[in-house]
Amino acid sequence: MKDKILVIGSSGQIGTELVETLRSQYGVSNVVASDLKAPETPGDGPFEALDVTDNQRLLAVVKKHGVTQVYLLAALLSATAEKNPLFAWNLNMAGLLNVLELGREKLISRIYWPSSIAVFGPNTPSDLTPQFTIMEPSTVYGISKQAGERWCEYYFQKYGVDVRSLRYPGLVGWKSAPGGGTTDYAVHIFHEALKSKTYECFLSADTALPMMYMPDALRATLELMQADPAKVKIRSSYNLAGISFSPKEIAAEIKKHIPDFMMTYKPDYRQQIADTWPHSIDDSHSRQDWGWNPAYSLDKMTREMLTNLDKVMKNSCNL
Ligand code: NAD
Ligand code: AKB
Repeated sequence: MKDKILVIGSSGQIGTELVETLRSQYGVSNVVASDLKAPETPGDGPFEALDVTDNQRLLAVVKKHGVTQVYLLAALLSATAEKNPLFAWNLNMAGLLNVLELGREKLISRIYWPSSIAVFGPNTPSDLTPQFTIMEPSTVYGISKQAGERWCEYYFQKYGVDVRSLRYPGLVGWKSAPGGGTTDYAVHIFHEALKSKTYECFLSADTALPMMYMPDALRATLELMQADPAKVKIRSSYNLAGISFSPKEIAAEIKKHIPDFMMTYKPDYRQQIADTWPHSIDDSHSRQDWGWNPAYSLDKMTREMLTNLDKVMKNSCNL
């Protein structure tokens, strides 16, 4: 049977790029985008307005398109979730359970759901954080991701649901805007460096966090989803690593290309969140089980971000 894919939360930072990548591999009409809000640039493929917490509407969309796989991206991220904890908990949990139920009822055959480095907390070893370790997240976002991981493993073990997951680090890309996370500074910094050559960072200079360039994250997602089921040994969520850097280090990298770039620091409530997260991640299980290998260094990502964003900004000025 041909795969028919539903991406939920398709208008967000990851969804915008994931839909494009999936459509290039599976065909435009085989990838249904869905979100509360329509995409900023409507593509050619199908789009459904969908609230993932509405299980009847979700079921109707799945049946209408004969969906076989779901990528569930709809969630509230760390910084936004702290402002409305109960709303975040409800969205992050109800959305996942609605999709896992579709798997249990054998209406779909494979699910992708991202977890995050936010599952770790202040008592976790912060350098090269192992796959299996103390977690104890202290944000509502992290608590929802840890509970989500437990639910994924439970549905796999109890009902045989083929659910796969990655603990993404902070993602950096130039095609779409980030949606309310603690790592968002690492995207904003590029826009401001090109626009005004200055950036006021909401994290302190030495706050090192695990990060990843979007093309690596998309490739990891598809490689995990396309892996032989026998190779996917972890059904909670896999540690995934790309690069780790602090605001000071990324600013220094940008300065190599824009020598008069100036960074200032004004840490806010997001500093407290970042302080509980790891500095770097040990992803050896991903490497061993399904062959993960990142391609982007800080240097390579910085060059690509500046080149591509510069083109986008010049094009929008010429319109
Ligand atoms: P985002 O905030 O940019 O996008 C989320 C999308 O979900 C938005 O377009 C929003 O409109 C949509 N949405 C919200 N509520 C919805 C609902 N009830 N029904 C349907 N759609 C709804 O988030 P993102 O950065 O693209 O993240 C996607 C997933 O990846 C999330 O689970 C997030 O926790 C995870 N993740 C992201 C990062 C990152 O750095 N971007 C890192 C780790 C994990
Ligand atoms: C956030 O900062 O909330 C996300 C994440 C690491 O989960 N980017």
